[in-house]
Amino acid sequence: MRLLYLTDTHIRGTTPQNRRDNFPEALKAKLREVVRLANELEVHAVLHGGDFFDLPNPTLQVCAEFLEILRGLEAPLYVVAGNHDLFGQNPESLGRTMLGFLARLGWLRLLAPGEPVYLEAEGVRVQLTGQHFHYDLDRRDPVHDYVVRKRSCDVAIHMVHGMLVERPFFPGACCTVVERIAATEADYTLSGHAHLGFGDICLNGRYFINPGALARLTVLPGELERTPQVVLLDFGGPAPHHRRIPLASAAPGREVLDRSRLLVSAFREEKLARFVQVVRESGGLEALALDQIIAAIAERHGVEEEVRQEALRRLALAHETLAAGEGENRVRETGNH
Ligand SMILES: [Mn+2]
Repeated sequence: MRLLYLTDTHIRGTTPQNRRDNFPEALKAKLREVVRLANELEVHAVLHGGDFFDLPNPTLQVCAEFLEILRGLEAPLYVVAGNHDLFGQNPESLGRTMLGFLARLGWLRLLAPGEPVYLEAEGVRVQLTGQHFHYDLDRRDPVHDYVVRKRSCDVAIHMVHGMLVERPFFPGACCTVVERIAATEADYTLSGHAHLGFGDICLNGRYFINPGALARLTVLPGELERTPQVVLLDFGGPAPHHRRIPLASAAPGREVLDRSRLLVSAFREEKLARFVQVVRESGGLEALALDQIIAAIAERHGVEEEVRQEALRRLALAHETLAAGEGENRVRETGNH
């Protein structure tokens, strides 16, 4: 029983300003390699940690080009939705997004909170659960989103598109520190969202893994050195084990990222740079401007939960309406993760 994990592919048809190469072509090469690896390793499922697409409504052209590659996968694809897959970062919009559409067609399988999927092969039973991105993730008690129970299985895996970190970027940062979810019974907690990833963390024999994004969109110092990679989980031996596989098709960060964009921020105070990094990684400037304003107003004026939810719902609808009007050839630089 083997599984392959990857995250944050940010499929899009345009090249971000920070890239010096042709981003869609580079991403296609990486996805071809992922498909080849998955098939050669004969994995039983491929797991995707979210931000499958860079926008909730990619064009049909972009979709077709990338899905043509991914349909080469011989194993089923399980996905949790990332903030970029959703309108207004609202999971209630999932049914109207391209990711939701593909799930309806049975093209991929979306993992829903509280609905475990069981995979069985070679005498090993795996419990698979997932938590898509939502606005309160990493803000409310992380137990709701990260802690799962292991039931009648050999190995439990939980995927979350959340800002799981080893230690906070700074006090009060919107993130979830691994230690706070040590009560989980998942043998493997797989996260994405934080594009730089982190080294494997093992607590009480349980692993917390974020291999980093497959796509490199921003020029953070760590991004210049990082090699996009996938994780192979292998439950065939006497004990579960895993290894990271760096993608051979990924060019060095220094070749594909525009370093002049790093220099701009290098002159600023470290604190500001870190703040910008956190803002970007926690959902982007759009979120800061809109979602967080709603949250701030709701908190300050004691607005009822129902009203806050309605405001967030309308925000998602507005985002969807705006996105629909952007047309086929938009070039959008969201700058977030
Ligand atoms: Mn992302």
